[in-house]
Amino acid sequence: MDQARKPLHIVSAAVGEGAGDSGCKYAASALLASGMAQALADAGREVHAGTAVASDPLQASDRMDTIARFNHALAEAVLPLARGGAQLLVLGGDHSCAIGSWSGMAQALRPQGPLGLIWIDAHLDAHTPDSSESNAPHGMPLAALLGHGCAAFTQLFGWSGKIRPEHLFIIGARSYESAERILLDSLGVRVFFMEEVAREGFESCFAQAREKVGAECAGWGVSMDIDGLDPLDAPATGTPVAHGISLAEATAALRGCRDDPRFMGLEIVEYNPLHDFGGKTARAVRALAVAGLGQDGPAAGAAAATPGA
Ligand SMILES: [Mn+2]
Repeated sequence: MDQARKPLHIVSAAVGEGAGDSGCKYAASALLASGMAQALADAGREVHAGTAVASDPLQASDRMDTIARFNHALAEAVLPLARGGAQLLVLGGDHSCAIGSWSGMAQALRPQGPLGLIWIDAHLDAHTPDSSESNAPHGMPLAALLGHGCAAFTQLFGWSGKIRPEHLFIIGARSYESAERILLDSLGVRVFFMEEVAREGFESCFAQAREKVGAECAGWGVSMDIDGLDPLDAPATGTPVAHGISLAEATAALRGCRDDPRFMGLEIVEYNPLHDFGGKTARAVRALAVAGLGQDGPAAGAAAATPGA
């Protein structure tokens, strides 16, 4: 099947309460307003951008409940799209939205087999409510997807362990707390820390991860925290960390994901439009989306490389 003919659904995940700076709640609307859907249509995709889920603190008892309710709604929105065979672009949102995105995809894939996940991030996002000093939910989604933490995050659709440790690959980590590393080490999760990425190249690390998930999983996806990128290329994010992955390397590695029949989608999170003066980071996010989900060839390459395009 020609993967480019699969419908591409953009899912707006408007949540910011999981982060210290909640401006990323407005990321999806800012990205759509600045031409995300058109860029993907220009890159040859049939784009549907009508699915939107927003957090609502007024309906919740506290911050954790806000995030839990939001992620249940997001997972329910993702499930039928993934089940229907569409590819997805989830636009966060703070990274806590990964709980809903990947729980929905794991549930859709469950009859066929396990879900693989490549997680690109400056952080490990593997706190539980017990280990986190900040108590910020955007530091918890990986622990939750692995089945650790509060039941409201781990038990979506009535089961936990949406991602098995051997099917998770973290790339670009360079800022984390020991409790997170201890949890991930105890589970045997493969982490490509930034020293290794700098030494071996991001494309090589990504290719290794992709080969594993491609061989062992019924489907797979990419969760891209833009703080995994170098802040020089993507400055508008809540918790930037110096010396990250270059945008050029990231787009080169993502190119062609779309053509893998097991590729379920791309999630891009932690973009904060309130800090994006001049729109540089919006262009970076668009380049990532077009690289991973747009058509191969000169058109996509040109769109990714042209500033202001
Ligand atoms: Mn993250």
